[in-house]
Amino acid sequence: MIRSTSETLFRRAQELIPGGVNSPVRAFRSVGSSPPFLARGEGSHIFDVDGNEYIDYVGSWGPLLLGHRHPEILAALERVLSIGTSFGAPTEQEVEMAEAITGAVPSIEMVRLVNSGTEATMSAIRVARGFTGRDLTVKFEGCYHGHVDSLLVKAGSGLATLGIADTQGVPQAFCDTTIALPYNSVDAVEQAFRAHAGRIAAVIVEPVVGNMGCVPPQAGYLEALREITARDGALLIFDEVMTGFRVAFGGAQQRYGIRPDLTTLGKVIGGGLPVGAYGGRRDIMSRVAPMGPIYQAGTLSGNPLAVAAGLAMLRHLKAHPEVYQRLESLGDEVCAGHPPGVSVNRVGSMFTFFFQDGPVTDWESAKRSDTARFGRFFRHMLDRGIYLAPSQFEAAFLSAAHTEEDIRKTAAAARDFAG
Ligand code: HOZ
Repeated sequence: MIRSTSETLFRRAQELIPGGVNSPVRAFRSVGSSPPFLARGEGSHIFDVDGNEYIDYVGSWGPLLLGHRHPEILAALERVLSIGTSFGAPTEQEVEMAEAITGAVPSIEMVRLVNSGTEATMSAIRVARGFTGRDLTVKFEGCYHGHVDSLLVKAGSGLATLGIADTQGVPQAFCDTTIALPYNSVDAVEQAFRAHAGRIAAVIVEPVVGNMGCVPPQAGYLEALREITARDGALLIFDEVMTGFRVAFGGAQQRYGIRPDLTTLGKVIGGGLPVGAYGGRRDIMSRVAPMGPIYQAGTLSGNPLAVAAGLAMLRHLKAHPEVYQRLESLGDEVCAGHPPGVSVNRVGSMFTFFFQDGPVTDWESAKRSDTARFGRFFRHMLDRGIYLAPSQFEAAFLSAAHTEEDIRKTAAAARDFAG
């Protein structure tokens, strides 16, 4: 596959943009390649500037549940273009979005829109601290909650990919407020709460991890987090930036039947445009300014374009619940075609082929994967027109736009891999 235009662009980009990319995971460093520069997308396919076509399993890192350029989302965007793209003032659509979110996710009684998942988790932590009057937070090794200072401790996603254990630039005092524990270990959480009783503001968790690859919660784990936090008076925050509206219409909390105190949502509620949200119990959210003293703000929050695109997608999903059944069966099929010698994790339309014997249940086990072999697999797939996330420690995402033919081609390419 020839990617000479991409390579030229990447050289130009590296002169002016750190690593040539506007987010580190895009740089393809850990897979020994350089990124195709994308020209356009259509349904489940993307096209690079050299005219190469790929089946897309990144989906803008999760939110494109309906694929690229879904007609209902395009129509919603066109309507907004005719009236104005930013007001920094309330609009009717924001109320409709709040109704759509609270209707789908019952634990969210009140919600505030922001511009990204990072803003959502940063704000949720602040609200948890303000509400409880406590400073400490528990997070889990290999989970990633955006690039919030205190949550970058032992984080997954790009940090795991690049081997950056803890980023520079975060004051030690901020890291000292974070307790990082192994995912899926109830004992570790019990111990932390014994050691810091009455001092932990919140436990924040990806209920299904997507940022060390896809790692599901073991039976009883989320229930235990719910029970332990409630017992101590700490809040339970579900980071559903990846799982929201994806693993079920009501997110992982619907799929596993857990009611967190706060939830964070990200790009998925923007249908591909930049947006995020945090919300939860009314008594907690009532403490957010201007109702209460916990301050959080944003000029572009509730931006009309992002809200219109997101609403169109959420309305489509609500009207077509059969999408979720289809995503499950596509997930089954694509995972059945895994290459030899891998351990497969899948929850709904999120999945990862870990290059090891497995099982993969936490960061300790995820990092035993053979990342060099994953890199060879990644390049093999890319050369056959299959676009996966360029890291062993990211999930692959299916959309409703993927076809049986896409899955057949993907499985055939994966089975062909002999590296
Ligand atoms: N949360 C996504 C990665 N797991 C975001 C992608 C990025 O960091 O650019």
